[in-house]
Amino acid sequence: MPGLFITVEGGEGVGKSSNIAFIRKFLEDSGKTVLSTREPGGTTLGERIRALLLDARHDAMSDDTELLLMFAARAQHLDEVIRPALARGEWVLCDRFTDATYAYQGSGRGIDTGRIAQLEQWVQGNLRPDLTLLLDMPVAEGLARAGERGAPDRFEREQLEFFERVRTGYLALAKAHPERYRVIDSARALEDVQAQIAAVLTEVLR
Ligand code: Z5A
Repeated sequence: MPGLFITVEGGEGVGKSSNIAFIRKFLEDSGKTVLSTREPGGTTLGERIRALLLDARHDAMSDDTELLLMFAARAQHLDEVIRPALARGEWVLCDRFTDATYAYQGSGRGIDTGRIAQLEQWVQGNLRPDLTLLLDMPVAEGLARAGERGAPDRFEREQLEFFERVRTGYLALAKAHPERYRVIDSARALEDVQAQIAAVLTEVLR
């Protein structure tokens, strides 16, 4: 039986990394074999593409280059990691996936959604996440959380308006795909966020 494909999405500092370990343990405690991965990245080649994408020195990178690098890393990730794991019956837990491309490159950068959809179809065929957890909170609060870390990468150097467009884009995706999206209020305390996530996972496991 094929596994389930779960993605975790959201803007800056909403707590994706903090909650991935919780989700993994919750599923493993329920008897699932879980493969946890991330985008951009997840393979040796993909992690090298990630380094190019995040490097703040590449401030001249064009929007199309950024978009194509995201899908180049994704193609490798799908072939090498995601599809084989799903075929083995494992549950794949991915920190960001193509919805991040719609939110960041589409809503954030202003790239036409139709062009992103063409690449999605080319690289993924019919594969889409079965469940997407959108960790949502006011942009300024997420940026304040993220700001407590080191030097900003190429995305973290963007202005507040960019991240507002990303958040609006994500909420529109959640509205357009209610069958797979669950929106989590991540402005709350970590235990409360995890209780919301646990409720969704319990529903999925049932
Ligand atoms: N990107 C893209 O443009 N297009 C694409 O297709 C894809 C990605 C796939 C790298 O992603 C960049 O790639 C990303 C979008 C772009 N750039 N941005 N922005 P990433 O996911 O690796 O990077 P990120 O978004 O910067 O993740 P992050 O900053 O690591 O955020 P997070 O994982 O959601 O947050 P966190 O590290 O778990 O938490 C942040 C801090 O808040 C930390 O100190 C926690 O201890 C704290 N925290 C977490 N939860 C709480 C609660 N509930 N209360 C209080 N404090 C909390």
